[in-house]
Amino acid sequence: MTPSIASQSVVVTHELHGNILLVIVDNPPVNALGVEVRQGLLAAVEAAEMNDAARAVLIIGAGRNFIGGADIREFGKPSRLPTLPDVCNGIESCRKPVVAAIHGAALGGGLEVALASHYRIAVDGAKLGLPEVKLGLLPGAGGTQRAPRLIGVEAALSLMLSGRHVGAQEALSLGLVDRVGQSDDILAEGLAYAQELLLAHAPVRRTRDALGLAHGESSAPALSAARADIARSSKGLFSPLKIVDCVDAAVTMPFEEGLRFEREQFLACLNSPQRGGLVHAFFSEREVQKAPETRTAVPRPIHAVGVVGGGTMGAGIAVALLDSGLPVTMIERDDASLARGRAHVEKVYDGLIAKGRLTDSEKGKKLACFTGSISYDALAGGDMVIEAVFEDMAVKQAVFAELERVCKPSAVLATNTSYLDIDAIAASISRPQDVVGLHFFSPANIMKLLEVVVPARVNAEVVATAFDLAKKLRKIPVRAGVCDGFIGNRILAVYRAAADHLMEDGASPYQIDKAVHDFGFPMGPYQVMDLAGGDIGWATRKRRAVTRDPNARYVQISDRLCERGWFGQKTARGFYLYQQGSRTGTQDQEVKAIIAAERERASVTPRTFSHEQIIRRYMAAMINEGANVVHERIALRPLDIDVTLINGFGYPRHRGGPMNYADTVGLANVLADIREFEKEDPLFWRPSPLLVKLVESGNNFASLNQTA
Ligand code: T1G
Repeated sequence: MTPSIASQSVVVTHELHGNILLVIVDNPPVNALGVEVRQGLLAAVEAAEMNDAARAVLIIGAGRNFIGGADIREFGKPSRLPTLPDVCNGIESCRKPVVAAIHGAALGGGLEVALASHYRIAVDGAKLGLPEVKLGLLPGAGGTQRAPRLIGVEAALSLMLSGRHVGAQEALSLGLVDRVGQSDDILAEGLAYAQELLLAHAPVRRTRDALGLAHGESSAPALSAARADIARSSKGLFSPLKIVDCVDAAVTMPFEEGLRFEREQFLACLNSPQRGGLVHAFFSEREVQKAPETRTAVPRPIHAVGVVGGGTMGAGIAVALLDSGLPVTMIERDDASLARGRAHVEKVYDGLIAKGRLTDSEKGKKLACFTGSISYDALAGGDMVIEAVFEDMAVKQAVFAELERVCKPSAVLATNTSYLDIDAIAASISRPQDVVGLHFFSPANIMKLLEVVVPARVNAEVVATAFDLAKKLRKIPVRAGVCDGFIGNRILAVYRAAADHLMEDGASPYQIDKAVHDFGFPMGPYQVMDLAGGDIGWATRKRRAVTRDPNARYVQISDRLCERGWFGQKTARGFYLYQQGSRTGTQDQEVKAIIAAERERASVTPRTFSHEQIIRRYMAAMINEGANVVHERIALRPLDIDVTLINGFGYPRHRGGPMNYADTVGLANVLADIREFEKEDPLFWRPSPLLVKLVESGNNFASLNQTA
């Protein structure tokens, strides 16, 4: 008989339903395959083998998911038996048919459990995938050996190298599942399918015996194409090539040998620093969603949003809102500007249509939720209004005066300013408690980062509403205090200045860009400047000139270029020359001459810098200012800095962000560098008090990353 409930684990239960042993994985929040789940699954298979009344096994997940994967929190800790490969082999070896019934997520190890089962059914809404590559890993429980046998080499490589999720229908067409259920009742669908298999005397069907590899396809072209693509675009990631090697092994080795090979490669990935950085990024992006206000206050309902300003940012914000299903009212000052604003919105959708990623009817449905007006009265019903007008305090305060006049008392009034003092904007109206900063990053409909800037007098529920909006927009919110540049732009200004110092001291902008690109950024600082437009930074430098410390070093090279109108790609030259609208620049001898002249003017004797020296200065500046931002409580924790730099400034994700990277380098080493640089420029390289304190106490940034 089935062992008593007492012998069952609380996270995996099993009981007979007729002649089917129903196994339920119930390990909130996502049924991750922690050691108790692994033990419970093996115990359930054993129970099925021992119980003659059980003629088949059905595995389902409780809650919203099948199984969300291995327990990522276990990585880096001593592994406990049984391993997940053992569990999968145990399921596959069961002498009775095992059916996996999938709803919600079947990801990573979760899908590997399903692949080791003999039959698979999914219902609409299911998300199947092998996203281990996004954690610096590879499917380490037989996925690299079973998936190619089931769906073929090419489809398996695509699934594992992209880490993407596939829905039930696509899974069916790929061959990942055998059936798509008609209802969303996963238990009923699973039981019915298992019963159908029994009536049909369906045999135990081990995936390791599947003939996907023999689809008549030669796997060599797919494998070499994958390797070539990785060499082109993997940005130095470690695990993608290991995935290809494992699939190669699936083709060339017997199954058991392939499993052993996969295990070796998995452990190599597990021990790679990239896994540490990517897992840190994964958990940090969930941690930042839990700002203190989201626990103490209830967000106000958001059913309709106004956007003031139809420029690049306003239109991008409007698209982000429309894409989340929220109706948008755009306000502009006159009909011509409003028409331009609408055209900016339509242009985004027309671009997606041109790429085949949106249909005309889908565009029509989105635009049906878009209205425009030149009268603020149209905002009377809005639950939130976001202004994205010209970055001038007087202009913004005039907008807020109108919002105060027309908006309903519960409306949240948000500013998208990227550097103006939000406390001053809030103080300009009679209800500052309803004013919050929502700093989007351009293009606002694509960039995931959203800095939620919290003024001194704002209500907690307004902050909670801002975080709720971020969730609706599928953005990653980071709570920021009020200062010039908040979190990201403030730190950017410092590491950009460090690059300028390096350039004036002897490194060429091209060498700096290469060093930063090789470190893992998509582009170096001068390529970014040319892309964004040098005039934007020039305006910021001129704005800050009045408050700049006269004793602070100021490199004028960028100003010399801007004075010539060399603003970058939009003027076909900046730090680089851009031929015929090319987006790839070439080095400019005239820029080098300007730099040499500036070095002479500044009485600087140029010296050489290695890539390693460039990166140590660039990173030390970024880390030190990040420490100041945490020290001044502009950011809640170091992980908030990491999430900001990864999702808004191109910081290489596999390094986990600058603060995580600093921990891997060792804070004492970072501080030693800063102390060395301080001898050259004590004002710029003043060590952050937080960094000094952590080094003195033998702690690291991670020690400050507890839930805020
Ligand atoms: N392990 C541990 N915790 C996890 C987890 C996991 N696999 N997945 C999610 N969580 C936590 C998460 O941190 C959050 O915690 C809560 O669950 C809700 O997550 C051997 C080695 C499943 C689609 O990569 O994609 O299997 O903040 O907010 O939006 O080959 O979570 O509440 O404390 O994301 O409903 C492979 C990762 C692992 C899937 C659900 N699996 N997870 O999304 O919830 S490696 C993955 C997700 C592996 C094997 C290899 C999503 C989700 P807290 P959430 P959601």
